[in-house]
Amino acid sequence: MTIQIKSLVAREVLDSRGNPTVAVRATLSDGLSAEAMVPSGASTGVHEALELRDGDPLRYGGAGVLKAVENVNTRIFEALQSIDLADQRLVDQTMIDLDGTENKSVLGANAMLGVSLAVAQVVAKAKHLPLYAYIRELAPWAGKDYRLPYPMMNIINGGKHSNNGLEIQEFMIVPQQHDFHERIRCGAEVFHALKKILDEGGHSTGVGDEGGFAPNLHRNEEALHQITEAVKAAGYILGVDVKIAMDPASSEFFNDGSYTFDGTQISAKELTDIYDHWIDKYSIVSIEDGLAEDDWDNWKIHTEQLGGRITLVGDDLFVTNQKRLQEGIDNGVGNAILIKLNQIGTLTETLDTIKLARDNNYLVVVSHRSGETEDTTIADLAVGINSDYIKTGSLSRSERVAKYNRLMAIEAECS
Ligand code: 2PG
Ligand code: MG
Repeated sequence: MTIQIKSLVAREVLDSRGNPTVAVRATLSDGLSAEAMVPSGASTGVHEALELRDGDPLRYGGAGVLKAVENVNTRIFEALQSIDLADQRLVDQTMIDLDGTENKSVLGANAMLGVSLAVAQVVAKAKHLPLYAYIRELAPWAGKDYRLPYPMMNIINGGKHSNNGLEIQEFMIVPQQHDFHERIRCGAEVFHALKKILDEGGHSTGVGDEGGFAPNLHRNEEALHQITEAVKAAGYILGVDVKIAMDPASSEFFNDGSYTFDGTQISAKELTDIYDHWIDKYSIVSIEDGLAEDDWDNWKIHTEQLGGRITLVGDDLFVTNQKRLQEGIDNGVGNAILIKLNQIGTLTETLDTIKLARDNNYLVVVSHRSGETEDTTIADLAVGINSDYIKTGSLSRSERVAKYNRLMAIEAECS
């Protein structure tokens, strides 16, 4: 049975920061339809696929996405008309060929991803499958059983996601309970304990872009200290019930060969030594982008020093891109990859990158962007490919919590 498109309609909608982004609705001839929305980053890696923005200063300060919308409604729709949508690889390859560039700068990765995901969703409906089960059909190498990921919950925001001056972008807790809904409960209880502690310490309890608190702390380590206290206050044991992960997103504080950390310039080696010292002190299980996106030689040393003890995740480093991941594998750099659909621009390429990671024993962390929407596709992606972790923000703000709620629904369905 072939599945044909009847209409493909893109619109400009808003993301969680109030910036425009692309929504795409795919409709089949029998009337079934599905809509996907595309997220958007702030600490974007320089090697990411291009997010097409209009640059018209009279609309949304230049951030409009009408060109991407137009590309979906005309060129992409025309190209997909004679194609069997059940062949997701063909759908995505058709767009890749139509675009013809390495970084998707003609059609825009935002246009292409909206279509790729809307098509996957509507085909899942046509096959009467939940999205995660359809993704598993596309990724049979993930095995037979469904496994819920460990959440990395970003409860203190710094870096580009707040204006508090902390260089490290994300301080995350990783609850260790067996059941997914218990991991959520633990995370929420620690989040509320942290709010109380910050409040009592005279700090702001306003939240940053990903729903974590954004207090004005003097040093990065203070955030780890506050989280340690919150874990205790919530009745949990750090290192047993809860572990800690960080995303320094260090490309943002790397300049001319050195890193500006706690206000001073330090080398990659000095920064790695700081992380090293924190691993046991704060039960850190994972560090993402501990070094900058093109600091390959130092990344190798960083991996040799820390990689045997913790997960070292490449985000800006690998940008969900097979070629960059392969370079990491060949050079012994990192041992895990962050997966963001919009860094590469299609579902098929994302799955190919995940498979490459799996084949080389790299762990997989499916991730949101700092600019999100109510779209919960990444929850289904995480279960569809049995990812080790999901990173989807704090325990507040509906665009973050929507993913946790979807994962709890999937957990209930699968058990
Ligand atoms: C990151 C992400 C998501 P952004 O660096 O991992 O947390 O941030 O979407 O701003 O790149
Ligand atoms: Mg990151």
